Amino acid sequence: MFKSVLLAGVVVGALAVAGAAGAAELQVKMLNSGSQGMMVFEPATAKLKAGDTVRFIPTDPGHNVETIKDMWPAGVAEVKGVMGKEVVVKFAKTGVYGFKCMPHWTMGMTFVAKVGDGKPNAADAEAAIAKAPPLAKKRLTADFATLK
Ligand SMILES: [Cu+2]
Repeated sequence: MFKSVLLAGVVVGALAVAGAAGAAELQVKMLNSGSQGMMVFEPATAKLKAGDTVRFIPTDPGHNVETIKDMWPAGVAEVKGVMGKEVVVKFAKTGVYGFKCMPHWTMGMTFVAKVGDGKPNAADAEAAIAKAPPLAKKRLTADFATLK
């Protein structure tokens, strides 16, 4: 019994240290309808620091969040969320990260994060945007431009 109380104390201490380092969590909603139209992540973009996290929150069971192919820094594990489930992503590495909702990819349901200066894969991300379905390409192009 005493041992488990001691472990709980250690966990609380570790969280406090993470908070002191300035890491932040952004909450992103997955919506059927938002200020930018139908089937959107809101907000649709984020400028982050390495160590920050994003919590993707579905407001309807018909959404998921996953990596956009080729819009992802090399060596970082890809994300593939389950339909209707919350996903928390920690961004440890500088770069550009593209996300889509698979069922609504062709409707342009996308999210893009720039971590640090984004440079390691910014050119690759632009090439991936150019190959996206028309509505996704339109939103990603506009959203990515706001992060430059
Ligand atoms: Cu969706």
